This record gives sequence, structure tokens and C-alpha cells, in this order.
Amino acid sequence: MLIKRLLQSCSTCANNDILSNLAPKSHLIQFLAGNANRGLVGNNVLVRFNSSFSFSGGAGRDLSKIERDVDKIAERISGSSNIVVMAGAGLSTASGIPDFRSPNTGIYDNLSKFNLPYPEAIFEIEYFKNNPKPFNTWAKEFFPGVNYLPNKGHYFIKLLENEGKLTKYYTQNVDGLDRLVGFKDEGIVEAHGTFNTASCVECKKSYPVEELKEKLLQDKTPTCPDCKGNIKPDLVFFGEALPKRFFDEAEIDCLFADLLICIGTSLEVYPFAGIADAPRHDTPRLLINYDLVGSFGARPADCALLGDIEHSIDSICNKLNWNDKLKQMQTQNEEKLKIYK
Ligand code: CNA
Repeated sequence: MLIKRLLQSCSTCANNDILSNLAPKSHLIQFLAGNANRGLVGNNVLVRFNSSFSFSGGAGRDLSKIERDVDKIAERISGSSNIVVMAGAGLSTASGIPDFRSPNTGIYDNLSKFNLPYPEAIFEIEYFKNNPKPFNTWAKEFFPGVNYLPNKGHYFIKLLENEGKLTKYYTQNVDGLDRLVGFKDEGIVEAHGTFNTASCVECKKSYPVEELKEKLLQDKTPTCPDCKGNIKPDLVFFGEALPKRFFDEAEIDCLFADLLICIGTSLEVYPFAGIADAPRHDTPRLLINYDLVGSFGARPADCALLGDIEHSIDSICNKLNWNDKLKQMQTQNEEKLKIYK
């Protein structure tokens, strides 16, 4: 939809170039970069859309029209070499990290002790400036490298990269588990930020992340030595801008993708969720999630494995004969992680 909109706003010449695949990639990059602040992924601050208002939910979803045969899905993966993966909190629930919205286990259902005015307030910048305690308590538990290990889902995405099939991995997660399976800067866009750096929310001065971690683990509230503003890790809160790389790279990666895989997200948080709609209309899209989300089911080449993510990954790997490779990667990496602990 975004690409269509871009094509409509593009000159006839460039439009024809794109459609006939003759446009040099550099020309497209320039064109898209100039338009990056428009369109579905173009709202550059983090917002949550209620699904009833979302661009993509609702009409057009039809489970009977979605390919769900794992043999066919494995064939698509096998035949693809420019895969874009987008992931959300559901990818990490098998590691023990709760997502936002799952009933009973999700973070939003377990916030009553903080007396928040509404659940999302815990990740809202204006709320944090006045009351950092709820977020700091959450961050103490989920600081990367403290309590949790990557699971099969993370290793599967890394295996796609090792097999030369992955264009890029876009994640909303801030738990750092992707880094623990070996993703380096060039292969991953952490669209909602990272725990690797920290800064003052008022004067923006950077703050040593080890010091932040130490204070949070001791239940202290770190403040800026200069202006006394509250310190937070550089995660993107609701109301804050996403990193520039997200806008520079997501649309172009999706335009050239031959498969989009969407794992463990409710597709309710924008602009990240817009990635799902950014590939060409006939580009295959695979959803791996408990439930049908976003616009999945509305396009001709949509497919889905609905159910537990690790179970779905097992069945794909079975078909691709990747189970041994994945197991070996996991075992070797976990040995390494033990050494570094
Ligand atoms: P969400 O809105 O909570 O959606 C998660 C989705 O995953 C839902 O559709 C669930 O049904 C599905 N799901 C959960 N577990 C499984 C499973 N085992 N198998 C199959 N499906 C499953 O989370 P989103 O990521 O869509 O929301 C975006 C927010 C959440 C981003 O801003 C993240 O930064 C934020 N978040 C991140 C983490 C993390 O880093 N691990 C944890 C919690 C929240």
C-alpha cells in the first residue's frame, strides 16, 4: 500500500522504471529516502493504534484464503534469498520474558501494583519524567544479560542470516536476546532502541550504562548529575522518535524482499507495524504467531503458521532439514554464553 502510494506520487518516468525493474537501486534509495517521512512507516514517533482504527486490521482477513500448509511454506523459504524478518515481544515469551498484550501473562495485565492511569503509561515519556519507578522496576528485571537466554525463534532468524537468506532483521524487542545469538549492527535494526546506552530524558546527556544498571539493580532512581533529570536506557518510548536507520532502510528492504516473515507481534504499535504492509502487494508474507494480526489474509500470497512460535519453527526446520543445524548453533552458543557469564 505504501509502495503503491509512493508510486502514485512518483514521476511517471520513475514509476515505469520501478515497475519494469529497470531502476538502479541507488535511484530508488534516493527517491524513497526523500519520501521516508510519509506513508505507513512515515509517522516517526512511536504510537499505538487501537486495532479498530488500524490501517490494516478488520476487513479482508479471511483464514480460509491463507496458505497454512507447512510444506508449501518451507518451499517458499527455501526459494527465497531476500527475506525481511520483523519481530515483536511474542518471539521472546519462550525465553520467559512476558509480552505486552497476552491475557494474564502479558505485562499490561500485571501492572496493578503501580497504580498506573492506564497500562501504556509505563512506557510513555511524559509519564516517566514524573514517575520513573514503574519503568525502573520493569527494567531491573529485564536488563539484558541478567536473567534470560535466547530461544529457538532467535536461532532460527540467525540461521536465515547464516544461510544467506536474510536481508535484514527488524525487531521491536529491547531484551538484547538477538545480540546474544550473534546479530551485528549491519544485520539488525533495533527499532525501539536498546539497553546498550543510556541518557538523561531532559538534557539528553549520555550516562554510563553500567552505572544505570547498578543503580536499578539496587532499586535506586538514577538522575542526571547536571540537570537532575531522570535517566533511562535509550529505548524508544511512546511519543519518542524511532532511530533514523529504521526510516532509511525499512521501505527499501521491503521493496526488494522476496519474502516477509512476521513473528510474535500484535502489529498494534506504529510506525513499526507498517513494515508488514510495505512489501509489494504480491510479495509472499508469512505470519508466525498465535493469532491472525494486521492485514494478514488480505493479500494473494499470504501464509501463516498459527500457534506456538517454537512449535512452528520446529515444523519449518523439519521440512528444511535444518533441525540439526539449529540445535548445533544453539548448543555452541549457549556454551559460549556460559563462558562469558
Ligand atoms: P504484543 O502487543 O504483546 O504482541 C505479542 C504477540 O505475540 C501477540 O499477538 C501474542 O499473541 C503473540 N505471542 C506471544 N507469545 C507467543 C508464542 N509463544 N507463540 C506465538 N505467538 C505468541 O507485543 P508487540 O511486540 O507487538 O508490541 C510492541 C511493543 C512491545 C514494543 O514496543 C516492544 O518494545 C514491547 N515489548 C518488548 C519486549 C521484549 O523486548 N521482549 C517485551 C514486552 C514488550
